[in-house]
Amino acid sequence: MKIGIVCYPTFGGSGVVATELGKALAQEGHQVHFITYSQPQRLEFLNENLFYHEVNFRNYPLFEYPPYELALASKMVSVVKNEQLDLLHVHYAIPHASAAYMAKQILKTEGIYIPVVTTLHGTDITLVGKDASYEPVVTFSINESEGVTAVSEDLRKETYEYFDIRNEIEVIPNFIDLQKFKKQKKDHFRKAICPNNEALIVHTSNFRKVKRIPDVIKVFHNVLQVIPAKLLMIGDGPERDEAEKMAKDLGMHDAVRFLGKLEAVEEVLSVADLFLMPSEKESFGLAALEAMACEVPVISSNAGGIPELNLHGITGFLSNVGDIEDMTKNALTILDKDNLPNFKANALKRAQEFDISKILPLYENYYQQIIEKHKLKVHR
Ligand code: GMT
Repeated sequence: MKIGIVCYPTFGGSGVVATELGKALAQEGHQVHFITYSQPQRLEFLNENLFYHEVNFRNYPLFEYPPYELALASKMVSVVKNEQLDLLHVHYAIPHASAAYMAKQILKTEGIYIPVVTTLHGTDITLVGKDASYEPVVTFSINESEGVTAVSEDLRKETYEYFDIRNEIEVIPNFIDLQKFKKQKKDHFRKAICPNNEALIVHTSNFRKVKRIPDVIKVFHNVLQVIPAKLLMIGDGPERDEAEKMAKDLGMHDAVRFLGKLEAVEEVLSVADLFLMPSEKESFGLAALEAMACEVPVISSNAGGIPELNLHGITGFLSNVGDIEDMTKNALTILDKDNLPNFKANALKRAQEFDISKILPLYENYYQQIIEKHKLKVHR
């Protein structure tokens, strides 16, 4: 198949899923064309089936807000035509699904019919999409997509609840490449961070409000009152400064390190004992899956789709959003040396269920199904 992939090329989860999916499809022999405004972060490898088309949008003094969506739609039109794509797969509804709709209509006037698959990732539905300023466009473009997927049952349910959706939504969960995300021997790094063999706790995110960064700091602070521990904070975003200040004010300057954005997150996860994800909302929790693949159990909230990944009492624990005491108690249970090996083994076992080799065929079959259905509709 020849597939066009549209996504946010930044560090966010939807961009990571889209990029890893494109790479895996290319390795399976499909031709994959990325259409984005800059090179996706993880698109670093060479494959004869991978192509990258940059969306250029010129600013003009008249535009206070450059019309990116129009430039994206125009680019989609030219790539579909020039490369004779079979399908467009857009990740994150806003503005990708509506730009794809526009591209589809333009192509139709030239006798080209292209099916569009939209993947809903989370905040495009649970936060941004619900906003009255976007809702009608989100509803319309989901209904006009030939295929719609969501990354968890919970996100599927929430989409039906909040939007007037007439389309079927297929659930295809996030996935992980276990060749890349696996426990590596990084003893020297562990020794440098935890010279006295303290417990090592990790959090990774884009430090947005929805991640409840202060809860990470509070849980860690409580744990630190009971056992020696270190916290590594990976990623960057609007909540980082406040979190650094909070750690300092709580007298934990030496115990908490902010590492910023990292390429090789798996190397840090390889030496971690526990992962914290206290999010307010989380459609799936890809960062937790990455941790689990590196044998790291998870303390999380029970928000959104997280319970579909993190199994309570098995791969970690779930608590109500904001329940710091419960999260602390559970963290200490996992970090108990008699319990930790079991939780670690269970985390890996669970992550193996989401290996890319299991999820990729779901996408391939879905594409095939959508292409066939679309052909029948066009020829009717
Ligand atoms: O908030 C993020 O983590 C980024 C965001 C995105 O769209 O880039 O992630 C969402 O998509 C990921 C991949 O499908 C999911 O694993 C995350 O749970 C989801 N984030 C939220 O729902 C907050």
